[in-house]
Amino acid sequence: MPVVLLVGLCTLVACAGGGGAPQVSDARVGQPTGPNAAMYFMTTGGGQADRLVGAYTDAADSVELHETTTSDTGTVGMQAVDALDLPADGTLVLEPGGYHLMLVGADAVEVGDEIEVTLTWEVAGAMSLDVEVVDPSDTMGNDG
Ligand SMILES: [Cu+2]
Repeated sequence: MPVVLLVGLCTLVACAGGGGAPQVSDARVGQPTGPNAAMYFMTTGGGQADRLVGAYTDAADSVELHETTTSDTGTVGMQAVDALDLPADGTLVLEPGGYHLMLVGADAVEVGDEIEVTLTWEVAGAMSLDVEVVDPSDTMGNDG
């Protein structure tokens, strides 16, 4: 999708209010340590509110939207959520310890692979991304 290719070419200021689809950046998948892999990315709204309602990839059996949770006793777990809100001209960040996409049954995915993941937005529709698979310890990082 052209929108994805343009992410690296324009600043947030230049793109703000440009209308249309959300801008996705810094997408990465951590190599699974079990059957599932977590995917993270940052999204900037394209002038209208949207909601991420689903995703899929051929590299996994299914993809779920998850939120990492910590119980009163400190136990870390996660739960599925129906959708993730992206405010107009705001940001939605999926990062370790927070929201993520759970690639269920992705155990064949390895570091160095590039997999195609399609995000489904309520307003903007389907958006395909080529996402690099990295070591899980590298998923914390960012461009800065
Ligand atoms: Cu999860």
